[in-house]
Amino acid sequence: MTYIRKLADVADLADFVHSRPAIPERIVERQRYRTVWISDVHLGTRGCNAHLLIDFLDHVDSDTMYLVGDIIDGWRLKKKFYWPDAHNDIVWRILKRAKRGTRIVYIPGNHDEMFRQFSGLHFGGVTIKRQAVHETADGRRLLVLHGDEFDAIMLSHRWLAYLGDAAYHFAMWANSWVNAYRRRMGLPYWSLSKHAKHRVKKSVEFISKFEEIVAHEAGARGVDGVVAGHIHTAEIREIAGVAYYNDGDWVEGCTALVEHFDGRMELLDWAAEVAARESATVVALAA
Ligand SMILES: [Mn+2]
Repeated sequence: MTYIRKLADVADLADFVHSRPAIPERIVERQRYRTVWISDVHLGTRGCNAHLLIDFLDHVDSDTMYLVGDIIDGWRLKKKFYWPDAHNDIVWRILKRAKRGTRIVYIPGNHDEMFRQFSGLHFGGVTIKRQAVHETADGRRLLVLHGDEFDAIMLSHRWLAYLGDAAYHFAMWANSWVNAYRRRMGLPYWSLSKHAKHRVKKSVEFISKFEEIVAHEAGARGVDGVVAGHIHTAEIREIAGVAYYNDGDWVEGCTALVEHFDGRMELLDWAAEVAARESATVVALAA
């Protein structure tokens, strides 16, 4: 796969940061954090909100940045090559900040597992690791991993979610027949909301099960907390005495997890940040 060669070749990477991005960097004062975590960017797919991520990278900086997996979607790229300039610009910006002094730790996920073979190596200022332990400013130890390590345990629950989905589609199909019959019999319409709710409940169960399993594993490993990605659901919550953090994704949510210089953790919703900035601009122009 040529794109991997292109990205992984050290000499090419050194040249790459000297080239210019298609979308020029915005010269604005960047909000600085001690640490930034992003994951599930899915570069190489149409689902990736590349322009929002470019905006994020141009407005935020940090001492350390963790890329918590599924940054590049190798599965999808293998099927269909899709690599617009904006996706190249994200790789350029990440490598550029490594060159400017940000410590970058890349923890490949299941969609970019081809980079796992490079664990322990450094490419263009980026350290590739299977997992990491991050120490916060207030002295807490956080395990950082993508989260697909728990897919095998989650499998039974995934089947539950799938069955919930199948049951929903069956209910939709059955509903039209049932209601045709009920109309003929002069009976009122039979609501499907119960079944729809059931389906939502299953996905909520799936997410909370993942969070519990990940937190439990972190607790067993003696750390204070865990940062994961993988399920595209940003979260900060405490589970059985373990701090559970999920940095979300850049396909559905467009979120990042950040650590302030005092160790305080926060989720940034970048679509909301951009909307707030734009409405502030409109107000300023109107004034
Ligand atoms: Mn994943």
